[in-house]
Amino acid sequence: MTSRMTDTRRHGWSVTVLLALFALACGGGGSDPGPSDTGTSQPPPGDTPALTRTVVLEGLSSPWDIAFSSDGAMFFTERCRGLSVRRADGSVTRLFGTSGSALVAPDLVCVGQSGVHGVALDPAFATNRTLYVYMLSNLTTSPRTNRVVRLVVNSGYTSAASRVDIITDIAFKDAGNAVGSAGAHSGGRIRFGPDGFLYVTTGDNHNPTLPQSPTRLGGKVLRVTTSGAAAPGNTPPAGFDARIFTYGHRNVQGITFRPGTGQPFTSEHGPNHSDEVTPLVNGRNGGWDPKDRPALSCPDSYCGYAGNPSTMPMTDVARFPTAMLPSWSNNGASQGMGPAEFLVGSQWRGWNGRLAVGFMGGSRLSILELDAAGNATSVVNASLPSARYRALTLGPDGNLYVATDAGEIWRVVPSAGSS
Ligand SMILES: [Ca+2]
Repeated sequence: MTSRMTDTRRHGWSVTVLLALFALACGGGGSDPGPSDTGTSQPPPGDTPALTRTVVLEGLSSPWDIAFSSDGAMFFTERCRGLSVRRADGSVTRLFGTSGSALVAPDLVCVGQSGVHGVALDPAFATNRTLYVYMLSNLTTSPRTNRVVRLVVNSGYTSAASRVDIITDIAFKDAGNAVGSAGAHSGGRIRFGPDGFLYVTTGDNHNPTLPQSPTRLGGKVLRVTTSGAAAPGNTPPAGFDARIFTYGHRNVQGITFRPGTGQPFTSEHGPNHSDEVTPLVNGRNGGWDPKDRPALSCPDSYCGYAGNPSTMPMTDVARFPTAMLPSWSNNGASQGMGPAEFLVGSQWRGWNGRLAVGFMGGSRLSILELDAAGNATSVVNASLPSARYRALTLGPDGNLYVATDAGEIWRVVPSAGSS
């Protein structure tokens, strides 16, 4: 392993930290034991990219998601503030959210884990300047709801306007209960798929019946048009809300689309066990059902923390024999799996096509190699600092951008490692 570190200043406010480190190949064992985490293969020497990390922004307030336009403008959300943009010249404008934003959202509320979450740009953003934000609102509804709002940004990236709330009825945990505080498990990642439709991840709100509810939008992955209508081709079971793409989820924190196939893969928090990566199949059940488990003690009827991988599985194939199986799970202990992003491009060398997954409690970025079916065959941990990895987005420059709960956004640049 070789390493060097250099500090410089950019734009007068950002600190550049250069870490030219070989990624450590930590193997599939280590801290994540489990039957689907058993690979130990390692790219050949020189095929693993060296990673250079630059702090692009710092001092942010709980940054939650990142999205880029093709000209290099970087949009980012802060959970209790709203949406901002960093233009290619490094200047930053607060576009939408609390007081001080170009467009104020007086209904924006920030409760526990909830507030402003995902951001996604319209596939035609270059011409229609439209983007989408997932946020908690107290507007006109009781109880409050998570919703997806559509905005139009001006050509200079200085203002936002034309707000339309395209989904208004995503379940929110409005009050605390015996298993946790208000605002828990809101999901909130939003991404356009290669099919041009918007995928929206939601959470179970510590509500025992939400994940398997056919009509309520908690514990789901939704697939909708840019107007929020059910996307054509969704195939949930009869009687389900037509916006539902998959159901039976706990708290989906990441969604990304596999290069080549376009299949969506999710990353999902486990309870005290079993974070999961799952290749999604249209209309199918993720197998999370934290209700009606008489053998367990379930405070406020929520069994989600009561059991173990056998008695309260993240994917209950006994109840749901056709449930989607995870392609990777750290069965031994949940480590707060957060975002997921496929790495794409030859600049990623041996990691091209692999799945990057961030952990919050686990404080690391893991790189999963997948076989043709999507099952993980090896896992290595990137040589990057310990942090709560909240967001991962591949930029138009081919580099990986990371938001951490400590308030930073990093640029991670791959390059050839020394041999
Ligand atoms: Ca599952």
